[in-house]
Amino acid sequence: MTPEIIFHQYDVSPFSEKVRVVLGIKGLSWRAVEQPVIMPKPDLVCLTGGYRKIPVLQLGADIYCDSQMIIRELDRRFPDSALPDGELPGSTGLGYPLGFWTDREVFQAAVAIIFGGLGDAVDESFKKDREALMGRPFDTDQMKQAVPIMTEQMRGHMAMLEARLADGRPFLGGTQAGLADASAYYNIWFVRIVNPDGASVFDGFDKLNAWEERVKAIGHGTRKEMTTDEAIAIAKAATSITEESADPREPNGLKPGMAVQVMADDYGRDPIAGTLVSSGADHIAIKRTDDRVGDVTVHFPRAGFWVLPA
Ligand SMILES: N[C@@H](CCC(=O)N[C@@H](CS)C(=O)NCC(=O)O)C(=O)O
Repeated sequence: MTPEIIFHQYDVSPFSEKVRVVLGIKGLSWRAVEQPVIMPKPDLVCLTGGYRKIPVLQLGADIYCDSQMIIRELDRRFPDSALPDGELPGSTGLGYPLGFWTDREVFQAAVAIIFGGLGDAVDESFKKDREALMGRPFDTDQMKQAVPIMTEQMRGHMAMLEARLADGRPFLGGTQAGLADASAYYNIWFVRIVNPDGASVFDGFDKLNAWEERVKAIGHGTRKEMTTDEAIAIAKAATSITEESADPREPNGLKPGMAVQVMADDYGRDPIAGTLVSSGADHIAIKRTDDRVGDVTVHFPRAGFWVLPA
């Protein structure tokens, strides 16, 4: 039996919005566990082993970090509503690689437009937290200066999407919404809700604006709240379903049973230590134990994450 979809998130989180749209496309029911926007996050890191970013998916005692990993797992566990990317005629098949463009390039432009635009209105404690996360100053004055250039960048990226929609297709991959749509949508959503003034950069892209309304109309599936205590109790009572599996093509001789550390290659690079359970070109799973949550398996994508000896 598939366990409940427990989604650790916060409402204003853009990467959570990407997954919420995927949950909507797939028509799934899920539980929302609200986590803090800044550290400390004791009820999250006890599950993840130190990974602090949002979102995180929990299925029993299996914990999935990063939206890339989360979406892959949702598609694996709920194949009846598999995302159409790569399967439908005319689909790009490039939903995951497109995510690297939206999550890094377009996201950085969105961040500059939002926080440069908000300037002094950005909370000091938020700035301090994001400085620790990024490992560099969160300088809203500098971002303010970057707004004109980043607005040009954003416009350039949006023009690429407008071109893709020029033939009248309702969604980026064709007739059905998929991962490409969720990925392309969330930065636009983020700018609109946090700094509506900055959203004028989207003006004039008629196809894009109409597509945005269609994606918005998909919704988020069926959401019901859950407390962090409930989520932790579920992890403690459950047993991970992840089995040991060695990848014969592992480039650096990684094998189940080895002590490793996993870290993101961009920001929020705190290493997460555990014992390797399963690995492959698209994932790495490690097991670890915590007093509050018991034995859990924590999963990360491979692209965008580094695996180091412990
Ligand atoms: N590559 C990650 C990026 C996640 C990310 O940067 N999330 C933001 C919120 S949307 C975050 O965690 N910010 C710091 C925090 O919330 O503590 C993913 O795809 O999930």
